[in-house]
Amino acid sequence: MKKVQAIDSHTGGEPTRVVIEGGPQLSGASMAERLQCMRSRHDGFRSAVVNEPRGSDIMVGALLCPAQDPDCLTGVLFFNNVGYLGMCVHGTIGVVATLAYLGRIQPGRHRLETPVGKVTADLEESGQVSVTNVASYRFAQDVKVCIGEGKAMFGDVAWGGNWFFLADAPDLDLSLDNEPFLTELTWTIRQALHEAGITGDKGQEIDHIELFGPSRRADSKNFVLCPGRTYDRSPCGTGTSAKLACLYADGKLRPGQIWRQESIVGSVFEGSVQLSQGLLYPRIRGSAYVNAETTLVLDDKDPFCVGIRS
Ligand code: PYC
Repeated sequence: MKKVQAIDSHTGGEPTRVVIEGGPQLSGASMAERLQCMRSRHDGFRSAVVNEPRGSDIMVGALLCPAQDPDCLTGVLFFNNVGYLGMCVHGTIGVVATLAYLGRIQPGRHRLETPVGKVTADLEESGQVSVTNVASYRFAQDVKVCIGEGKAMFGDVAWGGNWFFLADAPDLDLSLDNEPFLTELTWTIRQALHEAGITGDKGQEIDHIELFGPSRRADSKNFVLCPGRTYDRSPCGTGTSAKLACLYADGKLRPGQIWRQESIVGSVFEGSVQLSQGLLYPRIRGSAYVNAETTLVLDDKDPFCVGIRS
């Protein structure tokens, strides 16, 4: 019988379960090496924490690890129902809100290590958190993807800490009532990208799909399909980072200019970009709320101890 202490929160509706005690000891110095260790030796732990019956398909997990760089507060690995994320902005906001809730950090600037690089989180007195993400960029513009029966979608491929395909869809109903259709459409796009061999710049799978439409309360509203066929309840911080990189590349966003991105459930992230040494760094502002303190019990005798679908 193993016990794992976790704190749950949500950021704009998207959950994060932060493991604060009882996680595996990972070998490796860098977060990329530790991710490798987690993936190859402790994947059951990932599934046990986030998957049914203990979790749900939409749960994102965060495992805290000692930071390699003494300037960093912590290292963090993010994972979901099917695998691992490079970076997760809503999850980083959740981690910071969780550490503040536990009294382990105070308002101010904090640095975190992820497998894809270091990020900075500024915690305000109000509880709002601004994450300066890893450098982001558009890799390909106006890419055509055939989705069957003479139908095609056009979109950009961009990196925001994960790989995204971003398509404007001004005529689609981006509402929760239309979620089954949007999930089916974006899943079809993802599979079509895979079949067509359209990838990130080093052949990485594009595992997040974003559709954009008009918003009444922000600059844009999105629907974001995550790798495990679930949709992001938040505006998706890495997805908003990818969007900001595309807007900047199109000359539609100046450094420092605020872009407000609304999610499918109506939550909003504020984004902007800053340039440093020729690279573009998105900054995403949002807030998270702690909603549970949990002791997970992992019982070897439980046939679904590591999840129904691991
Ligand atoms: O906020 O970056 C994000 C994110 C990625 C997947 C779910 N949320």
